[in-house]
Amino acid sequence: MRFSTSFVVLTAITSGLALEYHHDHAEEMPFDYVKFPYEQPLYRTSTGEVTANAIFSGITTFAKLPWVQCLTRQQDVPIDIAFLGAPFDTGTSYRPGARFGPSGIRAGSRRLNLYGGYNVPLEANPFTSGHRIVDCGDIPVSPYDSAYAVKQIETGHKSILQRAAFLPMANDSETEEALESFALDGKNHPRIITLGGDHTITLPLLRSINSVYGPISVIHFDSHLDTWKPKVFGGAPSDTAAVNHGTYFWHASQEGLIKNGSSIHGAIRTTLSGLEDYEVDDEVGFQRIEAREIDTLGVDGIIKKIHETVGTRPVYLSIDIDSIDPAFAPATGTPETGGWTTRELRAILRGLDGLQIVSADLVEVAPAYDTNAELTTMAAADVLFEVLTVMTKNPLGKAKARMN
Ligand SMILES: [Mn+2]
Repeated sequence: MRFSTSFVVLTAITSGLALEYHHDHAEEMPFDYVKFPYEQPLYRTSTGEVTANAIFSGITTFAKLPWVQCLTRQQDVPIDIAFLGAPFDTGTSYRPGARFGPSGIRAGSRRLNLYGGYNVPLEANPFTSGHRIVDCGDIPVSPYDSAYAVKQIETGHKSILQRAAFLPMANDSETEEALESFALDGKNHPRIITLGGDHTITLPLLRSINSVYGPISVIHFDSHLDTWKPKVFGGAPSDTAAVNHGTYFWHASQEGLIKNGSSIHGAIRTTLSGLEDYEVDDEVGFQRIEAREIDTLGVDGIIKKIHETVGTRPVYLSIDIDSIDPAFAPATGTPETGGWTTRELRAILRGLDGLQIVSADLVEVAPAYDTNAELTTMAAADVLFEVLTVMTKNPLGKAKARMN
């Protein structure tokens, strides 16, 4: 009896506090913990001594970046690069669990900028590049209605993407003139790195991208094509079932979201319903690099083929963690053996240096199937470190046409 009374009192007090906090302080709450450009005071004591303490303590955001509530109270904080979770897994065909991908990837990213985050092979530090890079938390996603969830993901992504970026357009290194934006409205927009989530999320993400850039070229690393017709993949017993992690690119193509001919898959090694799957894939608009081609083309040959396909066009990057072999990244929805090593995928991603990546996603991390050593979530975080570095090294925009 005493217990339940105390419980009621305690509940009343905490709700009262929450209410008071909300009413009195929500609007004026200072956000000066969000420091730009990014600083790393956590890892050094006042005497300058380096400490690892902060990487295993405290609240976990991607790479311990500042958390900005981009979708709610801090919509007016301008940003350049946002990490954004989409905890959705009701479009998966085999192992569920990618709804825990965003939190798993964040946990795997804790050591990313210990001692500074300098990327040696790319000769750049994304964290001190002057870009405002933040973790926006997760889009609220319904686990009960996947069609509704797909709309939530599109709305959440759009609400950030359609804002103006913090930095103005960068200058052309030759002429010193401001670069011209690829965006339909001519403005500089933030870039978003979405943490999935099963691969279905790429459909609402491409709808959002289309609203700012129009049809886009796509680089897609995956063991699977994901361009299957709904009748082939899932059987399409309903409109909701027809949109899943094997069909989203087919839908994207039907909606005109993908730039045909300048898009490319890498790491493909799935079995097919038959060779006609490749005919459909051609129609959707993709070139293909099979996983096994790493033995003939090598890493450099694969990078070359991607550059030749995409050129100087703006491009969206979608990475399924199952492009990596399950020996290195076992925690995924539909694993396929015979994939690339983590080292090979990271090298190929660094080879995207020079490309105009407008946004990216990393999907299909299902941490429940990981090892105790967190192989998959670490691989996912390290893969995104390469993507982030390439983005910060290559400001978006094209040089204005020169008169002579
Ligand atoms: Mn896949």
